[in-house]
Amino acid sequence: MKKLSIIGMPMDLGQMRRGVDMGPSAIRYAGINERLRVLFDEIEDLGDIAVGRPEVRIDPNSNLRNLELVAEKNSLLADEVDKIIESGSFPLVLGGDHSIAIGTLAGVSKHYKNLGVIWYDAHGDLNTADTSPSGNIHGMPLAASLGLGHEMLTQLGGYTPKVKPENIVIIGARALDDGEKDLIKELGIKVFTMHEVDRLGMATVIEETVNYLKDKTDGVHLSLDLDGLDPTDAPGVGTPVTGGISYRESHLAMEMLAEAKIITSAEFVEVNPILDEKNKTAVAAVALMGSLFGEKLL
Ligand code: B3U
Ligand code: MN
Ligand code: MN
Repeated sequence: MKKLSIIGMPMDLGQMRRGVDMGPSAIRYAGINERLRVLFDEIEDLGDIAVGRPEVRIDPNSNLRNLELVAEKNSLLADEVDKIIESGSFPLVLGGDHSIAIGTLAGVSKHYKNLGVIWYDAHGDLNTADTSPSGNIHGMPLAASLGLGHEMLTQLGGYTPKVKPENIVIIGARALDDGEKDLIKELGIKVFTMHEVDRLGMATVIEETVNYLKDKTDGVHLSLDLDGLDPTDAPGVGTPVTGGISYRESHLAMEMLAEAKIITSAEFVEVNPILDEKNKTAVAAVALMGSLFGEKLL
C-alpha cells in the first residue's frame, strides 16, 4: 500500500525575510491534497509543526542566527518525520526555510544505513558559522547534516552525520560561497552546477544522478529548494538567483526520478507567498510534486 503523509514546517527563523513561514499554507492553498490524492492509496495531512511565534526571532549579531530556536523546532520536526517513516508512510515536508532540512534529515536518516540526498538548489547550503556570509542557518543545513558546524545542529536527533559526502548530489548550483566551493572540492561532493545542466541537459543530469546513487544508497531524500528554479518560474523565494533551472526542466527531473523509483522522502522549501506573484511558486511546487509522485501527461 502506498501512503503519503504531509507535514508542514512553518519556520522562518533560518533567515531574515518574513513570510516563508506561510509556505505550508500557500502550498496547501495551491491544491496539494487534491493533486496528490489520486497518486496514493492513502494520503494524510498531519498539519503543521508547532513552531509558534517566538518573540526573540532575529538576532542580528550572531553568525548562527536564532540557533536555539532553530534547533528546538527542528527536533520537533525530526520526531514527527521519524514517526511517519516508522508507520510505513512516505514523508513529504513543506517548508519553511531550508534550515528545516536539518530536522527532516535527522528524522529520516536513522532509518537508513546509506541515505542518499539530492539537493536541488541555487545554493550549496554548505556553510558553517565560520564561512557563512550571512549568519543565516538556511545556508547551513547540508553542512550540518554532514556533521559540520555547531553541535546543536549536527547532533540533532542524537546522532551525526546524517549523510556521507559521497551520497550527495547537488543540482542547480549557481551561487556558491568560497568556503562552500572549497568544501565541495575537499569532500569530493558531486555537483551539477548550472554549467552542467546547460551543457549536458537535464535528462543526462538525472540519469547520472540516479546511476551515481542507486547502488550505494538504500534510500534517497529529495530536498528541493524552490530557488533552484529560475525566478521567472518561482519568484516567491527569499534569495532568488537568475539563470536557474526552468519549470520544464524541473518537471522532467521529477518525472525521471519517479521513473527511477529511488526517492523515499522529500521536502519542498523556501516558498514565500509574500514575495510571490499570485501563489505561482506554491503552484509550481505542487505541480512538481505531482510529477515526482508519478503523475503522467498521457
Ligand atoms: N550562501 C548564502 C546565501 C544563501 C544560502 N541559502 C540561501 N541563500 N537561500 C548564505 O547566506 O549562506
Ligand atoms: Mn537551500
Ligand atoms: Mn537556495
